[in-house]
Amino acid sequence: AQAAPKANEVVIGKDPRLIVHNSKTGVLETPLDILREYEVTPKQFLYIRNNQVLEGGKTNEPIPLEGWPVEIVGMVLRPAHFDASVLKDLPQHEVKMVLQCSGNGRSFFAKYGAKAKGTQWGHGGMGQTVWKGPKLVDVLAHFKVEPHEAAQFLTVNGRDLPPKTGGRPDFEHSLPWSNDPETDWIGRDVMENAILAIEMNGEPIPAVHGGPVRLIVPGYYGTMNVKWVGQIRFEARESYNYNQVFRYRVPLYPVEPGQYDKKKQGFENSRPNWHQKVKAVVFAPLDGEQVKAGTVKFWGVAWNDGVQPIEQVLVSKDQGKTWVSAKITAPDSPYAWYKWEIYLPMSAGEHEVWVRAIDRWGRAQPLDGVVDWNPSGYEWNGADKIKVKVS
Ligand code: MSS
Repeated sequence: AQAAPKANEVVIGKDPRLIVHNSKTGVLETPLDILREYEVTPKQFLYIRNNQVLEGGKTNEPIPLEGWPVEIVGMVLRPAHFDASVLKDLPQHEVKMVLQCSGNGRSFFAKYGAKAKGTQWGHGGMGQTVWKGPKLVDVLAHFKVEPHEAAQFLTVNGRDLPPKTGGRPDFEHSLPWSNDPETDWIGRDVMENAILAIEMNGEPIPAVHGGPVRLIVPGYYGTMNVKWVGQIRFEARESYNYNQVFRYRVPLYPVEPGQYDKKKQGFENSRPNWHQKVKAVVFAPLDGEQVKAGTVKFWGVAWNDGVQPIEQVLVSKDQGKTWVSAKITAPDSPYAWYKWEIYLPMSAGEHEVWVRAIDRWGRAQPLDGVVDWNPSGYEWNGADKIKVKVS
């Protein structure tokens, strides 16, 4: 049998220590002991999730802006067709944010007794990233596009190739679009914050991460950040695209693990993986790690959709009977991860330590890791529970 390919053989420029989940399209996970070393995840370590592949795109090398066509069409007064090189001449906007796959943490559904199908991500389907490019609203204004007020969704199509088998349509996603300043904060945040990024971490975007043009919507799950943008459509409805309806959604109401028919999923009984749920992850000690008795430093990161600040990261040594507050340090961007740390006295023996974050709206991580089970295992955000061996 052939040895499984290493990450650097799957995608040019990636570190061989990344975990390979799929070598055909390129699905790579960042181990936590690498992720925790950097405030911004360097491109050789950043996770990858490709549903399908852009031809020649499995590399960290960039693709030139010149010669990359983009169109803005649909319910607009003046459709625009332009070369991506104009994007660098518009006012630039930079945002630091957590990029996280909505499937990140899917393996924990299995760990807590209710497996969900799909790539069995640990915690490393995420990274901290910095994106730069013009705001979408500025691009619209530049070309005098003017979306109709009845256009409530923005559908963005990537130029990657659909898989040859199965007849599935190309990759695209719909995002909410609203300019109602009073009520509709979902949709308004897309209008206010979406950028057509042309840089990642201070360089032209690596091909594998969606260069030369990527839609970036801070606070939204990774999948909504469509790579290789070729078309942007304004429409009154969400797209019927396979990736918008049958994938990347969760049921609106709690479902019994294993008791939900995904084929009956539609717009009325489910919602897309838009806003990231509140989440804290322990970076040290790592699950199963051995530490010395005495005062032990626990630390990690926490984040949410950036709509409200993280207010507390709580830590428990006794299965949630009592909790203590960790010290949290807010980042300079609401969409970046917060750092938290706490020193706990630890006696010899095996201990389980639980961590959960809570934001200003009281949105908190569930203690039961399967309570939000859904057939595709999206949006896992259970309290992080790690085992430490103290000697
Ligand atoms: N885009 C496109 N075009 N295609 C594909 O496939 N994927 C998704 C996003 N975008 C895709 C896109 C996903 S799904 C994710 S996560 C992301 O991306 C990732 O990113 P990176 O850069 O890391 O690779 Mo899950 O939710």
